[in-house]
Amino acid sequence: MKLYNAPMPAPNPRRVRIFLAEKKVNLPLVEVSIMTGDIKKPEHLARDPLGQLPTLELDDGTFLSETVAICRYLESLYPDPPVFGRNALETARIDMLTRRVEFQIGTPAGMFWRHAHPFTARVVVPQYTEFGESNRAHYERGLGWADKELAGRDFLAGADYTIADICLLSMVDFADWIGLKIPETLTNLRSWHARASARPSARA
Ligand SMILES: N[C@@H](CCC(=O)N[C@@H](CS)C(=O)NCC(=O)O)C(=O)O
Repeated sequence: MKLYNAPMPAPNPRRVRIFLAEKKVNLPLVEVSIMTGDIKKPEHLARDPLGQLPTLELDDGTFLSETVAICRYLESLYPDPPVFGRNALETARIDMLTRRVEFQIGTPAGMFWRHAHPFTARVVVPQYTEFGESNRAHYERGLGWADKELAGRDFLAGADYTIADICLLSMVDFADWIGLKIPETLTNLRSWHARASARPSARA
C-alpha cells in the first residue's frame, strides 16, 4: 500500500499520518503537490476524481479516498490500539464526535480559509470575504461544543485517544495556522490540546 500525501499544513493527510503513528505502522508516502496543481492533473484525478488528498492505494491497485474512510479501512488491518472504539456503542459515539468535529469545527474553518484568507484569494474566485469572516463565530461555537465535551475527560470519547481527537487536533492546528486561535476561556480544550500535542503521533 502507499499513501498519496501532502505535507503540513495540509490537515487531511496529516490525520492519516497521525493515525498511522498511533498504530506504529509505516506506509510509503508519495507526495502530490497542491501548490503546483499536480493534485488536479489527470494522474491524480485517476486516483481520486475529486483531485484531493489523502488517497490510499491498495496493493491490488484499488484507490480509497476520504480521510476517515481510509483510517477505518486501516483499522481493520491494524486493530491495535483501537482508534474507532471497542464495541458498538463506543464506535457509534466516536462516529458522532468525529462528524461533529468535521461539521461544527472543520466546516467553518474551511469556509474561513476559502473565503477570508488572502492565501486562497487567487484560486477561490469570487471570494465572499464577509461570509468567510462570519465563520470565525461559527468556528468558536464549534470549539465551545468541544470544550464542554472535554469537561472531566482526557479525550473526546473518554480515556482513549480516538479518531475524533485526531480530527480535532489536525483541524485546530490548521486553524491556528490560518489565524483562528483557541480562545483562552476554553480551558478544557486548551488542556486537551496540550495533551494531544504531547503525544509522539502529533509530530506526524
Ligand atoms: N473530505 C476530504 C477532504 C480532503 C481535502 O480537502 N484535502 C485537501 C488537502 S488537506 C485537498 O485535497 N484540497 C484540494 C482540493 O480540495 O481541491 C477528506 O477528509 O479526505
